[in-house]
Amino acid sequence: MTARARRWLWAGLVAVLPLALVAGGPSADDGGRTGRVEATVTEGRGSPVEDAVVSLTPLDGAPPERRPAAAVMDQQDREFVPHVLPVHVGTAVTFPNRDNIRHHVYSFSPAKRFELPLYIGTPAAPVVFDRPGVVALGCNIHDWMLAYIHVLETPYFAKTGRDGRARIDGLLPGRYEAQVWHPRLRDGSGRTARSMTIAAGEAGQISFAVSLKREWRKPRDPGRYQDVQGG
Ligand SMILES: [Cu+2]
Repeated sequence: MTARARRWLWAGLVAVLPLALVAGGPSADDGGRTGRVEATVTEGRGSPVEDAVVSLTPLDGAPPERRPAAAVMDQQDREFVPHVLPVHVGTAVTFPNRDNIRHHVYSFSPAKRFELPLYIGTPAAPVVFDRPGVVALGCNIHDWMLAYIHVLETPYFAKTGRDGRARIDGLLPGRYEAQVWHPRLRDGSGRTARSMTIAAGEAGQISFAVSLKREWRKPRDPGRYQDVQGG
């Protein structure tokens, strides 16, 4: 190995190391006082469901207070990212526009009616989602842009990845109602709520088999909108 190659290798290691330490670093060490839930969401013959929100609501008393959190709903390449964003009630969400054209974000959902008129960059004030419910987002300029902010009363929630799995940590022992939600959930889609008991230091398992409506979105047609965007 040449000296130059060694330098590169060393530089690469130095760059990677801090990430590895963070990834493998200590998780919240609570001495085994809390438990966790590993959830699986599937449809049909067991296909994993992505973007499902699994939440746990304590049945014995109110959920603990948590300080208001912040979250981000990006706009990239004329799409909202992520498609589904679960947040705790009271969360302030910023809507940065990472495209070099303007977007006009709005929602007519009862849980949060708002509008961010045509803008580029990040609007100065975030939008606070102060009522539980599902907020469907759209863009006045790009009809196909669609995303959901699921505002939850409980701080215990997670979203499934492509593998249909989600994990919720830091649960105090007790009884909970586990719920699943997905933007395309079909009415009367199996059991979407179930009670479960969490034990300290243990991983509870829960699985939901749901039925989803077919994916349908307005066709993406950038050409048609070029004149309207106006830079
Ligand atoms: Cu747009």
